Amino acid sequence: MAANLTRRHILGLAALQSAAALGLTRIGLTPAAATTSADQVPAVVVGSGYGAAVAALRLGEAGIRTLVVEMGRLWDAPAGDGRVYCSMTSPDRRSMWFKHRTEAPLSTFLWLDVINRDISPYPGVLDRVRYPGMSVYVGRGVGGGSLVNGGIAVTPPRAYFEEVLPGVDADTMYGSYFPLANRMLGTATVPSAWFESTEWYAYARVARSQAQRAGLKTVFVPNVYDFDYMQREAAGTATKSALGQEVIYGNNFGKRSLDKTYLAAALGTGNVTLHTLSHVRAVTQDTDGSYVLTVDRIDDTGAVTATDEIACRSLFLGAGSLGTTELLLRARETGALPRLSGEVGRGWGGNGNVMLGRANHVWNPTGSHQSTIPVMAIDAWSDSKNPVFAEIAPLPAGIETWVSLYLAITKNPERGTFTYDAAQDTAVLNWSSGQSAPSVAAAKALFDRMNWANATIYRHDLFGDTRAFADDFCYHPLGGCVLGRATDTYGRAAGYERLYITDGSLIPGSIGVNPFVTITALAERTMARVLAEDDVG
Ligand code: FAE
Repeated sequence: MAANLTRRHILGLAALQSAAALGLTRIGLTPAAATTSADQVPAVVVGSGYGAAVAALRLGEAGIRTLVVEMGRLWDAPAGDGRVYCSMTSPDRRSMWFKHRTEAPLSTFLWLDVINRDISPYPGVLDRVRYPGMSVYVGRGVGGGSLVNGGIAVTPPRAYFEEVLPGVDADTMYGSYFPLANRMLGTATVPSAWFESTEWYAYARVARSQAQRAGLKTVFVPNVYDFDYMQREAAGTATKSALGQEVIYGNNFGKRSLDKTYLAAALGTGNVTLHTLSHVRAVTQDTDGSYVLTVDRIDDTGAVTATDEIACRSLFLGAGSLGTTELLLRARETGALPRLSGEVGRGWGGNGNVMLGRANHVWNPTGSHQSTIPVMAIDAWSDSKNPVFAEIAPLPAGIETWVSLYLAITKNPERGTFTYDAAQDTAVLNWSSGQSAPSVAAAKALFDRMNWANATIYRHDLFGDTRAFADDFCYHPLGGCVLGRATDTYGRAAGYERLYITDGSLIPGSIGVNPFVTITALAERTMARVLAEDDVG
């Protein structure tokens, strides 16, 4: 863990651990605080991912009593096998959000269905939300996406940030909020001497030399994983997590997920309470201007055990691109919040995500031991024709596969739109498979070059059919309530007072790198402004 744990972090971590041990779904610094009636609070934060965690901490620090409402579980207590999370290679019910079978991104090997497993439905940590032309992976639980993601913490190139969000003062972002976000998240870079020598990153070194042969630049990418811990894993003195095939279904050790950083500190203020397994279904406004949330409490089977009405003066939405957009779209379309902007539901993109694998020669093994935590990327973003930033991803199968795997981030100008399906009471993402074509074309241009320079070929057996480029799912949902369109330039929802958006729905579909540092930094900027100017308490 980060060496700079504050007293607040320690208090908050203790509260989370004891709540988990007792199986509580109402969590606060003291049991009394957590169980106090929550039907009227000054501020509510919906969700507990990056944007939500920043909002919770800064509200708590400002002395504002705040309730965080999260639909997923608290992931802090070991199950019967002594582990909080299951691994990627032996997934069980903890892996996925109410599914009968796991739905891993890489679904076959040699076209064999050897990766996914039958599981019993449970509020597991990773969800795959399926829309007609696109599936979106998201984290569920206290910490949102931070529980399941690869921890890659990249600050976007300034020129692209300015292109994407011209209404945001880049000097302040790069001078203050990006450094603050990185510090708070505990971002670090893998020690290069260890990287060069360890078997656990042989796969990244192989991919690097092949990129170099094609004249492409590689860069180290920072991460929130604790690299001291990882080195101890390698030395055999610490329990393996990144080196034990854990990541998309959670890391038992080593990862500085939000429950260890922002959320622990938020709880440690004593002003923040957290309700888990609580799904916000609807938002409306009372005649006195307060917001009223309809919240379904669910149990481990997904059954609704109670429905609460919670009123608050100020509402902060951090339910992610899908969650926040759905709540606001539903509120606008059902007439609950009719003055919301027509821009709600627009400007969505998957950050141009495309996944692909290359087959290496037999004399170029990628290693049966692979760290699940990516630390290197091919940076071809300055290529004016086909900008690509491709994370060199692991394939931690435990056996030699000779596969180099990549998650390419491309500059796709296409945008999707959400519409409200009244019959199902859900938001549906309208994204056609043709809209992914620019992403595939850009990734293909770069990796054709790699293959040509190394006399290698694509793998066609990894994504359930014969495609080389998986363009039908993404890890980086962005947009739906775009900054400066559905909101003002600080995330205040247009049409309403004291209604704020703090998550990835603010970013218009693309940011050129893995997005959570940008989401965190923008949320810090929003909270600084709102707490200075608005009467939120
Ligand atoms: P997010 O973290 O998604 O949190 C939203 C929270 O709200 C979740 O906990 C939901 O359960 C909860 N929620 C939603 N709806 C409701 C509701 N109605 N009521 C109550 N709670 C609700 O939002 N990004 C990187 O920068 N680096 C990486 O290495 C990386 N790897 C990834 C790997 C995977 C497998 C995945 C899935 C994502 C990855 N990402 C990565 C993306 C990153 O995790 C994502 O951009 C952020 O988590 C988004 O942050 P938000 O605050 O928008």
